[in-house]
Amino acid sequence: MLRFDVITLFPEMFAAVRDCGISRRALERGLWQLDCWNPRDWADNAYGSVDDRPFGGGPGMVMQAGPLEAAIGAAQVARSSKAKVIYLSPQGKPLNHAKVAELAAGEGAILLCGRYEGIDERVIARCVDEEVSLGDFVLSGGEIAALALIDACVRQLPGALNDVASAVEDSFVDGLLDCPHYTRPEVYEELPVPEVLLSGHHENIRRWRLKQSLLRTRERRPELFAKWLAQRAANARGLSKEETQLLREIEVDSNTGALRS
Ligand code: 9D3
Repeated sequence: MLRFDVITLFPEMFAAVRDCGISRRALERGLWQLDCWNPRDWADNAYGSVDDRPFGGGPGMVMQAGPLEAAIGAAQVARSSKAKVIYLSPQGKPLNHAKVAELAAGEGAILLCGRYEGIDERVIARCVDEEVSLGDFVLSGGEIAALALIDACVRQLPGALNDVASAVEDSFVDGLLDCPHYTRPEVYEELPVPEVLLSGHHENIRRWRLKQSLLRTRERRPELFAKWLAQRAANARGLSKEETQLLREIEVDSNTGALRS
């Protein structure tokens, strides 16, 4: 079963996935397991401090190896087989759907969350199998990154979503951004819902949505679009007739300024 053991100074933060939404329901259904381990419980001093000043000087504090390794050890003992240790860190590889799918299909991992300037490098050398980042921006610690990773994995579990179709149709799974969505009212602040969506013509609707996905991906995420194109070209059948047609339409639209206002 999917299981996450989180090493964190702020176990309260994990109420976010324990007590809310899809991850809560999946937990209630027994589809995954979550345990937190606080390095403070293994502090080697009366104050319960687990950080110290960096050798070599400089600002901030560094998490000490001892309490972190003791917490990781306790988590390993609590699990039936040796788990992978993932350190959430700005130096890690950016998280993506491939990594999420790989984790969700396995037994989970021990997630190591740093605070302050980071953790003693020797813990990384001795215990860490993989470093994962959320992207190039600064968080205050690894917890929010761990929460994102957990949420992303749990929603991939069979039975976690009410609508089975949703997980496979999710953005990035097929390599394109999602299309726009609308609900009632039909006109909101003078903005109408695109006519095709009210037509009941399912084939036209599907085609419109695919075109919107292609348009948005090309516009907002050119690198993702290039990847999608290359992947389609490498595919034995290549681009479908419909995809070719839609890409031609998009090309024409952009040259004639059809979508500019
Ligand atoms: C502002 C301090 N930084 C330069 C001196 C270093 C730094 C240390 C610790 C920057 C961030 C952090 C805490 N971040 C994480 O633990 C973290 C993170 C992130 O900041 N961004 C994206 N992904 C992640 S995963 C873990």
